Amino acid sequence: MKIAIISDFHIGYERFYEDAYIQAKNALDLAASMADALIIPGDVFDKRNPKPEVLAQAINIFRELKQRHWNAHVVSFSSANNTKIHTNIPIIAIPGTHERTAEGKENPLTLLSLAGLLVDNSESVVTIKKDDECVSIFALGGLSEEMVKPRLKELDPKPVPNNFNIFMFHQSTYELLPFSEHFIHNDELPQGYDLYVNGHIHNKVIDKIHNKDFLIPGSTVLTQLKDGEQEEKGFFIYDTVTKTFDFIKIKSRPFTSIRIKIDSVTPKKFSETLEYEISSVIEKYLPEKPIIKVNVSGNIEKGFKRLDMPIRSILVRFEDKVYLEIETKDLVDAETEKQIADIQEGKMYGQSIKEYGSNLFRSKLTEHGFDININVMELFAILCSSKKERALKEANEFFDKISNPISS
Ligand SMILES: [Mn+2]
Repeated sequence: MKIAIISDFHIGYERFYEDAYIQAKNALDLAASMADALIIPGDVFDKRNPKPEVLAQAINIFRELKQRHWNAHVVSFSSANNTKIHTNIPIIAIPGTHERTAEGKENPLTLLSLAGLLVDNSESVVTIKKDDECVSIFALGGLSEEMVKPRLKELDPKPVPNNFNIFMFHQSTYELLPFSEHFIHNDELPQGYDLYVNGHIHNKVIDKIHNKDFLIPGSTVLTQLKDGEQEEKGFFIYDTVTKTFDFIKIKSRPFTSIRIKIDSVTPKKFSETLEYEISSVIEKYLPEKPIIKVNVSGNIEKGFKRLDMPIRSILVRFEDKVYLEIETKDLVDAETEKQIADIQEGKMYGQSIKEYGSNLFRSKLTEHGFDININVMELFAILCSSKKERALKEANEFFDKISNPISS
């Protein structure tokens, strides 16, 4: 049997809303045309409570997949928590961490299963049959990391004799992300399966667990903008007879992460260097609109601060040509660091923290061309209002009163 392993569509992801939908749809259509069954290890949706229009996108995609002709069918289903399935179409999925709800509460992936558009494989064994061959999948839906080991111990899953067995989950593993002892180690996963499949990680991973293939296809849409996401997106087609697999690339928006080191940075130098580098990347991808992440390092020229760098104007200048993210945390800002150190050491040149703060606020206002005779503390109090709209409205009234004192 040919099994497509395809994951992390994040349908409804707000930043790249259209990409999430179109790339999921195209990838699933292509996978369905190449495989006998689809298995989806989580994060079909970006949120546990997607808006109706996002649910509609997913329903449209899966309804069309259901209408295709499938040679393989689900022939048995047994669940630890007595859930039922409402289709025998071989589209097998689990909710990921993004869809996770409190135990016993419905999540959006369960809704697709209730509607008979796919099979929710959480904590259950699904068997798919094509001709004489049977493939069984045990799956664990996305859980908080510390729950994985106790839950597996409780469920104690076992492969089905004589079938090709797949273990599917949606978690961090310690070998891939060695940050927390809560993350499950590869060798703590149940033994005896022929193939291990995971979601959650957004770049492609090919590895071994208990000496068997361990595959993570990565996401079909960019979300984290990590360096590892620069490689092409896609899915796996695994052949259960030859026990070999291919990675099938899909069309996805190009993403490049660039690092720029600049010494003695001034706002002008910052702007010129970034505009040159960004333009040359854009050129490479024309007519597409790529995603570029720029990481700027180096040190800032004396007399300037990180906040002086014209990031906003660069973003505005390129907004039609590129999705841009500019990171300046590696830019050494001696001036601001000195100010922070002074405050931490209580060196505020004889001023109280209130005076120091109001002088800083006044100098910023002056820099932006505001009248220096305004009551800075009154304006500060207005801006501290918890509601942004209300704060802006009252700040506008404050300025109207100053420019037009008679009418008040
Ligand atoms: Mn994900």
